[in-house]
This record gives sequence, structure tokens and C-alpha cells, in this order.
Amino acid sequence: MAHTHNSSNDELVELYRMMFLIRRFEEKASEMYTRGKITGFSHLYIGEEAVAVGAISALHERDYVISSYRDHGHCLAKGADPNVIMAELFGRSTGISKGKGGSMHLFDSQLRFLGGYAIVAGGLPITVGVGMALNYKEEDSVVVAFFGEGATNAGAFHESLNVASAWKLPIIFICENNFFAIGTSLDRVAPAKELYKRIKAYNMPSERVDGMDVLAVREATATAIERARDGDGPSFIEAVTYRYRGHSMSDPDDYRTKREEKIWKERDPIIKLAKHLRDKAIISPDDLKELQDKVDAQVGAAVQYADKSSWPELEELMQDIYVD
Ligand SMILES: Cc1ncc(C[n+]2csc(CCOP(=O)(O)OP(=O)(O)O)c2C)c(N)n1
Repeated sequence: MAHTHNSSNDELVELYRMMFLIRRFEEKASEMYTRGKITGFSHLYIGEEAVAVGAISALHERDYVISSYRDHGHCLAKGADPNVIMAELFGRSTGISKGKGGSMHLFDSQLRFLGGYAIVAGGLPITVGVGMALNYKEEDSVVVAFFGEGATNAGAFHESLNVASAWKLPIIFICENNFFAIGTSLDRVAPAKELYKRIKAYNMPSERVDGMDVLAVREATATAIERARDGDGPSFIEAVTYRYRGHSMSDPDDYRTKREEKIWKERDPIIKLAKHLRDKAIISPDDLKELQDKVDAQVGAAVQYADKSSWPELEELMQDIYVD
């Protein structure tokens, strides 16, 4: 693995733990969906964990994160309690959005996790608004926006990048290029397939990184954050990755070959980091097993917590819609 010089052993173990937590959390959520405990839309992040964990690990607590509908991983990486995310997926009042948002609308302003947006590229103009507020208030925070490559063909994407660059807003745009927008491959809709090259037109730094390498993502994000904090404006990172599951729980995923899936799974970021930790004797096999067992117990407890939580009351239906 590349770039280990910037991370201490404890940090490496923490990167592993967080990716493993997201993977296990979503495997469990998928099981609960199949059992009818979770309903509605649900988009799993399995396979893409290194992007959220690498990028968010480079942030301070005071920094902001905005995601798309594929948001469980980003919210966990930003520090949300698995209990409240699972409760949200179950639609319970103890959920992070009081059970009224569901999978695509995780939100916690204190955590500085500002959604969860169901509209493709919908989070981007909001990210620009946050960036403007940060500059206006002269806050020393940055905002990171995550979105899929499908969003890069939306008008809102181009408007957002243009304004962000013209006004030197402290934003890191992270495109999770998993090559498919539902069943539409990037090849069919993009004349320029190396997305990061398109961004040169907005006069901001843009690069492509291996989104299956948590340390590569972390390092690229750290560089972009430094630039944003220095007042030099936004950056764009194209993280090349792959989702192992269908687009959403209702997608049969019949547009990709088994061979392609196998090739990507051989590059799994979690297995790769575990191997690195073991090979370099950063963690003993026993300690690794203990860490994994703890995560499994935590995910099991999240399901219990969600399942015994109450449903939102009918009176709550119209609450939290407008702010005074
Ligand atoms: C404006 C808009 N158009 C269409 C949709 C339906 N839709 C939901 S997800 C999606 C694909 C987006 O793919 P991508 O941006 O690559 O993200 P990924 O799902 O791969 O993470 C589409 C077309 C939508 N939610 N919003």
C-alpha cells in the first residue's frame, strides 16, 4: 500500500475499524431489509468504504460533510452512532432524523453532517451555500461533498463548480466514480471518460485517485483541505471505486458481468488493509479478531436498539419542516 508514512499505526487500525464497521453495518441493514424491518429506498455503499473513510479521516470535527442518497458510510465515518442510523433505517423516533427521513435523509447539524439528498447532484448547490457561509463568517472549516459520477452530467454540478471556483470557496468535491448510474455505464453517456480532466475548465486542481486505497484517498483529501483552509479555493477528486451490490435494494444488478465484479473484489480495500496491518505486525491476529468481534457486537446492538425503539407519533408529522 502507498503513502503509509503519514499515518501512525493507531490511525491505520482506526481506518480499518471504520471501514469494517460500515461494511458490517450495511450487510446487517441488507439482512434487515430482506426481513421487512427496513422499507423504502436503500442504497448500499459496500465496496466504496475507502472513499468515505479515507476522506473524512483527514477532516477536523469542525468540518462539514454532505452526501447523496448513498449516505450511510459517510454518516458513520463522520462519527454518527450506528444505533441512531439503524433506528432511522427502521423509521423509528430515535433515528438520526427522528425516523422521518429514512436511508436517504440522514442529517445531524451538530455532527456537521448536512445530509443525505435523494436528488442526483442535489447536495452540490447546498455545498456551495455552506462554502459561502464559511467564507462569509470567516470560519476555519471546510466542506466535503460526495456524489456519484452520474451527478457530473447534471447542470447543478457545473454551476456549483463554477461558482465555487470563482469565489474560492473552501470545498472539496469528491466524485465516487463507480462507473454506473443505476444501470447506465459512464461509457454510454460521457464523451470524456476521465472525469477529472473535464474539471480543468473550472480552473481548480483535480486528480484521479484509487478509491480502493484508503490511504491514497486520505492523502489526496488532506492536500485539498490544506488548500481550502489557506483560502485557495476548491479542489476536485475523482475516486475510482466499485459498488459490489445493485444500485439500490430493488436493483437486480444484471448489467455487469461476474468477471468484472470479481476483479474489483480482489482489490477490496478492507481485506487489503487487514493484510497490510498483519504483514507489518501492526496488529496481532488475536487483536484483529477482537476488533472485528466488537464491531459485530456493536452492529447487533444497533439492530436491537432500533427494533425496540418506538415509531414517531402522528403529531410529529408536520414538525421540523421549517426553521423560524
Ligand atoms: C435529478 C435526478 N434524476 C434522476 C434520479 C434517479 N436516480 C437516482 S440515483 C441515480 C443514478 C446516479 O448515479 P451516480 O450519480 O453515479 O451515483 P451512484 O448511485 O453510482 O452512487 C438516478 C438516475 C434522481 N434521483 N434525481
